[in-house]
Amino acid sequence: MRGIYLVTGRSLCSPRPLEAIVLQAVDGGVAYVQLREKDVSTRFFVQEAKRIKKLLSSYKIPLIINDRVDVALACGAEGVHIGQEDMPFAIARKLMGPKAIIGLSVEDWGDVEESQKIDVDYIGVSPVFPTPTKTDTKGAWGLSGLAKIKAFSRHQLVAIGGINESNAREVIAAGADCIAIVSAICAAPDPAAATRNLKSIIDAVHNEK
Ligand code: TZP
Ligand code: MG
Repeated sequence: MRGIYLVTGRSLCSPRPLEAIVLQAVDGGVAYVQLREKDVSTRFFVQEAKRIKKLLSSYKIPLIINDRVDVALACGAEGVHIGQEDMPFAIARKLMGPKAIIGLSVEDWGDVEESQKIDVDYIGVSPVFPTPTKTDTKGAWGLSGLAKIKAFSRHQLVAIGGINESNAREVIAAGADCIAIVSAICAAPDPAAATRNLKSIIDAVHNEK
């Protein structure tokens, strides 16, 4: 995994349609899109997922569905992102198949250790910094926590939480392979420019390495 990973936040896109923000992120060079919905019906989630899947397919950008393996299967998404309370990884893998991208959030050190026993495609280091976008989290890892996970883990790291243009460079330097963003893209006045700027920051750090 490498690049900018957009995680959608419907309320932060509003009043602009979520689909428009996704398209702008595509224009800015996003590498992955995760559709994250917490407050919609299953019917609506599936409808939206199918629409976003169609849109992203033409750009060959993988769609990852948050939490819901059933929705991922229903729309033909490339992957699913599961949390510690979601579908167990082994069942998710069985349902999604060997080629699916499966990501798992790690919120404490026990989660990091457990994740080494399973073949997830990445772990989501959650949250790196405190963020108003998601408040039901355990403590933030900070850059030192992220670096400690990098030194220990065999998995690729997707960093999430409070990441923006002011700190993206340090997050990559601390060991993230990829950065996941909600508000710094969804709430940006110009989501395409925001994505482009974030991408150029992280590309520059990777190229220095
Ligand atoms: N998981 C951990 S933090 C977070 C999620 C979904 C929200 C990140 O949002 P933002 O706006 O990029 O800080
Ligand atoms: Mg979840």
